[in-house]
Amino acid sequence: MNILKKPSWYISENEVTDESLFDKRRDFLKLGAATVVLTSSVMEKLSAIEMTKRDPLRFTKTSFGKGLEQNSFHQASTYNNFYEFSLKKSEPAKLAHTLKPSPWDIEIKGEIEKPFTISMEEILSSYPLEERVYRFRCVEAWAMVVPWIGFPLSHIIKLAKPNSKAKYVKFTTLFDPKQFPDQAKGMFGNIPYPYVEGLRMDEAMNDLTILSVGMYGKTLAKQSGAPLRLIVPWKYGFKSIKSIVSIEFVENQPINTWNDINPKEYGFYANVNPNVDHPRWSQARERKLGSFFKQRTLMFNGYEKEVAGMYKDMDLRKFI
Ligand SMILES: Nc1nc2c(c(=O)[nH]1)N[C@H]1C(S)=C(S)[C@@H](COP(=O)(O)O)O[C@H]1N2
Ligand SMILES: [Mo]
Repeated sequence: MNILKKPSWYISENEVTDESLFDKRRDFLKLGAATVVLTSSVMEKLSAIEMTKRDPLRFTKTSFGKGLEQNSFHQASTYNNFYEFSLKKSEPAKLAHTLKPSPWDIEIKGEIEKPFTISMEEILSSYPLEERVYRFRCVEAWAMVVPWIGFPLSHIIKLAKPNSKAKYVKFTTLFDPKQFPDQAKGMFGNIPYPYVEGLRMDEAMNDLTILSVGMYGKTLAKQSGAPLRLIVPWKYGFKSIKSIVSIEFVENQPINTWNDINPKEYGFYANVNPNVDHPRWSQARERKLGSFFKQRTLMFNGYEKEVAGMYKDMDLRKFI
């Protein structure tokens, strides 16, 4: 038997793009996979690459983020926070193959004219997609710059026709222990599920707030929250909820998951703010993925002009 321990194309992950490795795998399979035994680390790598097969999307480019240096797809899809899979940032990329982003329906409900369900197909055929390059800042002080593809959340809000009681929008991630291994652990899971997030209505209507269906020219990687996630670029990353199945219009401020877990450390607003430290670390600086040196954190993550007005009467030390 032909035992292949370390194929010549097996090089360290930061030296190649996923696509090129994937093509190599196809060539390799043509050699006759049945005669070959792969080491487990290679298998792991291959399954991770399988998962990042994504469909191309049609979209228009925009001037958002012009001049920013983008992180690579590889960086954005192998360093993830997605607790439904794992606490470890390298794990979602290896585990997310269990998520089935199609078919996928989203419930639109609560204080609106008439509740309804909308499928991903309907969403993709209803709204023109745009690419927006945004800064993304996790509360843990790492950051990245990603070309998201999506459309303003305000489109869905207009479609939903909220009534006068609708003051907040509540988002919920899929609950399905078959697709999310950590949900199968019940009370021994990493966090309580399903993951919930919320925005005030003016924040939800802000033009910067998008529902994202893609990244780097194609549909979202599963580990990035396929098939639909929120992106709120002036807020810490935990607000950008992944794999959304419900959008509910509510009267009272929703209790978002991280606020529920630890209200002293994580608030509802979670606006990026270099002047208000996390109780356990400074927020003044951040490390961009792939950079050795830290950089200054910008007020509202650099989107002050677009969003500061919404908070002008609020004490941002109190409303964390
Ligand atoms: N459902 C769900 N959404 C989530 C999370 C999660 O664990 N589960 N993590 C959040 C956090 S803390 C961050 S920083 C971002 C990470 O997004 P990324 O993996 O695409 O970088 O997703 C957010 N959305
Ligand atoms: Mo985060």
